[in-house]
Amino acid sequence: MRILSLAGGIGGARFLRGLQAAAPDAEITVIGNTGDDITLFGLRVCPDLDTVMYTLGGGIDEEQGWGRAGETHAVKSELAAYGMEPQWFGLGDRDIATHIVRTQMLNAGYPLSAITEALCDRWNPGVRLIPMTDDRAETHVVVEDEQGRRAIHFQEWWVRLRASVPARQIVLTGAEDAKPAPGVLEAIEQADAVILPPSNPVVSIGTILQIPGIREALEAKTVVGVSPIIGGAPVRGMADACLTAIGVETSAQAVLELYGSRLLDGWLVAEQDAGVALDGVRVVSRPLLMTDVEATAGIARAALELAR
Ligand code: GDP
Ligand code: FO1
Ligand code: CA
Ligand code: CA
Repeated sequence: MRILSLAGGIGGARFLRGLQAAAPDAEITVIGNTGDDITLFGLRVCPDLDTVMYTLGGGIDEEQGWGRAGETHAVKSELAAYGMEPQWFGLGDRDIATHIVRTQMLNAGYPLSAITEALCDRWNPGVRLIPMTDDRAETHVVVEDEQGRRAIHFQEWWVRLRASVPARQIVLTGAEDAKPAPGVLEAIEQADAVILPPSNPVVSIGTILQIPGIREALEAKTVVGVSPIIGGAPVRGMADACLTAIGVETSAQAVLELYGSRLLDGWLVAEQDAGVALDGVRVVSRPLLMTDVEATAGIARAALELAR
């Protein structure tokens, strides 16, 4: 069986681990979000691709959910000693090696998709991980405070400001001109089922859906989504601030309507959200907390069942 999944960072990666346990014989292709990507100190950082790669490859800091296990921060403190900015984003020493390899290959002319494949040769995540696009398309957030109205990089809003300043707009710069990375549309076409993990509906899944051609290709398939919103709140992170920015309520119902029945065939919600409904979409409620791999595999099995 061929399963296609989209993924952001932590929510996507944890779900994929459960999906692998639920369907050990399946061929899983993952389209990763690259809207979070940022260049710092000359290094290209791809947080969501790395989170998926490290989580499935056994290198993740499990507690934090991103970055490497057993990480140290000597480079970060040395940079700070030189007064180098930004200091609000923490690059760990082990993680930096990944960014050096990636940046060196980018400078040599390789596309991000080929580089991601090369990095995965080390980590063996057990899925085919493809960035949504090889083109530059970054999420920027329009904020307004004492300093006036301006656009800042998503990471500055998310990490430095902790989404505490309301986002007036969330924009994927370069989206119109971006093309799906090689293999993305083919993988969608060849998939027997498409599963949307409980990733952020705005800055993870929503971003991937903005790359021209991807949403249209998905609409022709059987697509089942897992709600990241339980009982009116995100399980983790600040998805509510992202939803508010695009005028969508933070609820399993509103996210279902945001994705819509052209995209979704099935929607998994938590037990407390039973009653959520939309014409043309089969909705099933069950426990949706990814407390461990076994519980997550149960969620994945339910999603695959809905896709049949
Ligand atoms: P990020 O890129 O690291 O922010 O991660 P994703 O976009 O892949 O996933 C973030 C989303 O995962 C958040 O909106 C959370 O609500 C959701 N999430 C995290 N843990 C769980 C869980 O156990 N169950 C469900 N249903 N959603 C979760
Ligand atoms: N998140 C933080 O809250 N603070 C950090 O200093 C930070 C550094 C970082 C470095 C590499 C990486 O892959 C991820 C990192 N993250 C950090 C997580 C990341 O900024 C966000 O959680 C995601 O981009 C949102 O999905
Ligand atoms: Ca992300
Ligand atoms: Ca469909």
